[in-house]
Amino acid sequence: MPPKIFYNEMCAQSRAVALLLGAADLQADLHQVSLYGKEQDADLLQINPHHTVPTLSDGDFTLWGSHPIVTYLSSQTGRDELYPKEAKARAVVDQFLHFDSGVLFPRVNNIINSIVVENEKEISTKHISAITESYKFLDKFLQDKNYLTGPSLTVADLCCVATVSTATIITPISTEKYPNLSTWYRTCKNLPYYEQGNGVGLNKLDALVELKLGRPRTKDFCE
Ligand SMILES: N[C@@H](CCC(=O)N[C@@H](CS)C(=O)NCC(=O)O)C(=O)O
Repeated sequence: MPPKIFYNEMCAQSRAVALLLGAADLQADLHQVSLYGKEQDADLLQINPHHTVPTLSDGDFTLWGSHPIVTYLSSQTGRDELYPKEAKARAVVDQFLHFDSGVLFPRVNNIINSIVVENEKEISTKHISAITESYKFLDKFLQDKNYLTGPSLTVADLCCVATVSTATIITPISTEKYPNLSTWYRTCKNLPYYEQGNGVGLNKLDALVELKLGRPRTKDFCE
């Protein structure tokens, strides 16, 4: 039986797992959980008191957090190219997973929550600068590389592109300022499983943000 994944397609971290399912050609039973102030899912609460998506449930095994879930699924299915076994290569992938978890995601999630949950109508310059600073970092990381960790795609790219694409709802990526990041983003968007894994949920979040702000966003290319 395929594992059950508690999931919400508007959540970047859930979309990272959906991208991994596409990349590794895996099946899962995706169970939609309401987010953003709606009632909590009793089944999810029972296995994850933190009530976060994504959470994986496979028989009596439970795992929450997108980063452990993508590395677990890659290792379990023997997809070493997505999550290498060799110590240095694996450490570099882990480095970017922690960058996503500790830097990118909190910056993006703060803004999305302020709009969607707290009904803020303006996005502060401070918040936008945090996003563009992240774009700067990523552009440097991607210098002379096709993917974040080298010449081939890993789970680091899948996790980071789910978050970066969410950031573009707030601030698009300027091709002139961040050419390496723009090229990488385009490459990721061309993956055959990208639209189903990330694009559809991203568009729904984009529409929700626009609705919450009560106006079409001026997608400024901020400094
Ligand atoms: N570090 C976690 C973050 C997960 C997370 O914060 N998910 C949010 C949605 S994007 C969530 O489940 N919020 C619902 C809640 O807290 O009840 C991961 O990578 O999975």
